[in-house]
Amino acid sequence: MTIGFGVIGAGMIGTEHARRVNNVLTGGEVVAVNDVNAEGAKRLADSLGGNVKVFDSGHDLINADNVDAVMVTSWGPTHEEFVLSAIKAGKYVFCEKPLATTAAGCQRIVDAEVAAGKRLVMVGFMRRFDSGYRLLKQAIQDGEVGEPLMLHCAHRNPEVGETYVTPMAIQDTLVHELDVLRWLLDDDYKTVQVVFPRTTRHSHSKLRDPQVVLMETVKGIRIDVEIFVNCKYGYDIQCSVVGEDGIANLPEPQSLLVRKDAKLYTTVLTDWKKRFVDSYDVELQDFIDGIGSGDLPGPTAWDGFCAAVASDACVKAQETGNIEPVTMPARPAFYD
Ligand code: NAI
Ligand code: ISE
Repeated sequence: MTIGFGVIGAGMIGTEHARRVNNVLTGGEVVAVNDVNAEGAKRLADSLGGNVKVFDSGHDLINADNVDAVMVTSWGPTHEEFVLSAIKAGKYVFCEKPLATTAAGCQRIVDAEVAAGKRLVMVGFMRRFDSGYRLLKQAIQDGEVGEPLMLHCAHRNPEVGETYVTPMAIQDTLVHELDVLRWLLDDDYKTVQVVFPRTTRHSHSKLRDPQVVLMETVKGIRIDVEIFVNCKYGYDIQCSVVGEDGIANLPEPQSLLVRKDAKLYTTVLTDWKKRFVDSYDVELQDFIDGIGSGDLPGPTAWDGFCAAVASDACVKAQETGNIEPVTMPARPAFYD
């Protein structure tokens, strides 16, 4: 059976994912598109060719008979509304990060899914599907570097626009680390703190950039994450796990090593789409296959909630300058 996808949000990642479903993956086909920008929706529908219907309302798209699964790729603050609507309609929903912009919003989604009695929601934390992070997780599980003690991480983007403001370094950017590091370590966060170095001249008045997020986990592991979204030189994701017996690093993306003109050099990617292209493919293929088998993979709505709880604490820490506790409720048995 081919899964009919309805895409809400025909922007950058919605377009990428829609093309991926139609041209790269198997078992799915985009049948409907919606965007508040009607022109954008039409552009995407036309580019997909065939019988893609453009809907004026995301909710009507969700309720369309030929939409089996909903893809939410609109702006973060709109996610909660569409995910809740999909759950109400009993439809599977792949929601790009963040699941909702606050923990309270994610809690409402968790409550709705538990009440529905069936896993319907998957969150687009694609790093869990990245081969490099998977190698790192396997190394930790195998005890390759002994018990992890510290993590040094960096999340660098070449530049961001004027609409990207200080809390977004957490809600939009760090949220990837908040998910992938708790998955990597099989641990939860206990406290968080945010410190601000001198701000780069490449930033603007509403964005403090870079930021350093310091976290402690329940097991006592210390993590530092540098968020630097106007680093200029490239899109660079780093993760170094310092263990009792050694250090394991996230592999660099494959890149040619050149010797030329008395120089030895390689290149750094600049585009997040290229850095994680394989992970997007794997996560969405797993989503499609999970619908087919009735066994949806993670990241679950609960994972989306946990990331949001930590994210809220980090935003508070940005404001107070204090070490803030992360208070995580017990996981519902539904997600065991
Ligand atoms: P974008 O701005 O390029 O596209 C978002 C689209 O959603 C726009 O076309 C906008 O008109 C539409 N939209 C906004 N509100 C809507 C509503 N109420 N109903 C229907 N359409 C609506 O943004 P982008 O970069 O594609 O990001 C979209 C989402 O994907 C965000 O949540 C972002 O955090 C996430 N994202 C995830 C990435 C990842 O690596 N997993 C990478 C980039 C984005
Ligand atoms: C963007 O929305 C993403 O999800 C990218 O993966 C991240 O690197 C970037 O900072 C976000 O703005």
